[in-house]
Amino acid sequence: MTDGTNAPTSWRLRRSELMLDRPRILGIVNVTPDSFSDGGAFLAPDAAIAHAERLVAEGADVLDVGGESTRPQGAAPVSVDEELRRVMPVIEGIRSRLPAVPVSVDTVKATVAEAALDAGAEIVNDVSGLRLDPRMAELCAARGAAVIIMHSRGGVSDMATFAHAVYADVVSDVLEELGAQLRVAEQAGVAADRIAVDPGIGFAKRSEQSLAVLAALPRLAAMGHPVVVGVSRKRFIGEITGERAPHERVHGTTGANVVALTRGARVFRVHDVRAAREALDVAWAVLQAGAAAVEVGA
Ligand code: HH2
Repeated sequence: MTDGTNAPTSWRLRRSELMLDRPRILGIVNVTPDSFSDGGAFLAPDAAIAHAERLVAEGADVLDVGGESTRPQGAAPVSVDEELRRVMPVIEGIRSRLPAVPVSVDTVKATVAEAALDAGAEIVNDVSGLRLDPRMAELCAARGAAVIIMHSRGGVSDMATFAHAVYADVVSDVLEELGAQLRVAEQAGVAADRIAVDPGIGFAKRSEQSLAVLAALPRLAAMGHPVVVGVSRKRFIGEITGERAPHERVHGTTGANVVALTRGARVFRVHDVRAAREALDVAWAVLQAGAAAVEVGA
């Protein structure tokens, strides 16, 4: 569904619909020993499930469970078996403890996505944008999964480095490459209203390139799909604020999220849910009041 401006008013998930009449928050549940900001903190399933419950209590709308890091220092790829061993007990635990909360699985592997969908996940968050596993697009289509197509280049071990960060024009190139992956999804039969797009902040992008794509989000939003952004605690924020410790980057994250909201993003992937919930709800209320004032004045 879209409103008059081509902006989707909802995102169709596998079983439910996420209304986009307010900012939506994807709470991050990293079940990894090596994630750049919270690696190892929630490796035990019970700790990860308790963390997920906390994120929902703080206002997360969706839980994004991932078992393979793409850390900027270069990540060690994880086997299918190991990734399944990490994420499945957590997805199953969340489904039984928080049955009303949609779950997204952050994976580039169709086998992992399939097991997660079997266990009740509704969204496949593929940071390779359906590039790395030739089975992924078909699987998502066959299962009616919602999909986040994120922009990146390279493989798991180098996609969050600068190895592929050479662009003729970063914004145009990102839009073109995302457009190509949207066609892959649609040709495989993924329904257009199940697809969200994400510019892949920090993925094959230096800080100035991440800033350029954030500034140009209206062009991404004009593709007509919900826009997801993942700025949380990322390196470009540390470079601007001087905060070296990722968990100290919450205020910088808030600044980036609020601007992304004003430029068309509607779904925000964050570690610090409470800060994002409060900041985005207040920013949204002001934007809505502004829209009403324009209507009154018209
Ligand atoms: N960023 C990361 C992982 N998954 N998914 C989407 N859709 N968008 C993003 O920007 C994104 C993502 C990287 O962050 P994180 O999970 O915190 O770290 P790590 O890759 O080290 O696990």
